[in-house]
Amino acid sequence: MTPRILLVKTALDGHWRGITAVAIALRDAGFEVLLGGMARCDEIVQMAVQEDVDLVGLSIGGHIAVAERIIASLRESLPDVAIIAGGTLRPSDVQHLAVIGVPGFPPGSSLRDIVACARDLVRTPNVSKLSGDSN
Ligand code: B12
Repeated sequence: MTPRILLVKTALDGHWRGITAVAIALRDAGFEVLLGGMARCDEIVQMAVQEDVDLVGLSIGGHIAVAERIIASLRESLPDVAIIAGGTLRPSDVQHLAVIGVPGFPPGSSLRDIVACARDLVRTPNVSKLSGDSN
């Protein structure tokens, strides 16, 4: 079955190239990619539920607290959905995401690594959540 990923931006920043590059790489790797654009927490949860996605990709524009709220809401409504993140993350943000079980890809990350991680998460969605591993 084709894995479905919802990609969204969680804050209004100007870095759109990254999410676009990730969308193309995942599409080329066989994912069905839904681009949700810039969205609020409730909108992201609603889209993920309605579209019945396997994975949600958050492009975080610096505001890690907003992303944390979104991650918590997604897990409450969709406990089986896997989450992956990227964008303008500081090293401390990447570490923090790893602690809460979300692999984080800051600027300069390899698209190959992102695709490999997305594939792993779709295969075993609960592994990162349970272990807190990054990638
Ligand atoms: C071009 C650029 C811009 C362009 C945006 C171009 C665009 N349309 O995307 C403009 C000029 C608008 C810009 C603005 C700013 N920028 Co800028 N920008 C860059 C630059 C030079 C290249 C970014 C780029 O396009 N990379 C190529 C794309 C393909 O990669 P990417 O965006 O980094 O995305 C990668 C990852 O983040 C990740 N990813 C992104 N989204 C997602 C989503 C998911 C689900 C996953 C898994 C992964 C993922 O995967 C991508 C591939 O590796 C970088 C420096 C650099 N060399 O990285 C700084 C950089 C990203 N910018 C930075 C900053 C600070 C800013 C500003 C805040 C500067 C300022 N003080 O005004 C503003 C933001 C203003 C605003 N309101 O948004 C910082 C971010 C610091 C950080 N914490 O990471 C960087 C790293 C520069 C630096 N070294 O300080 N920027």
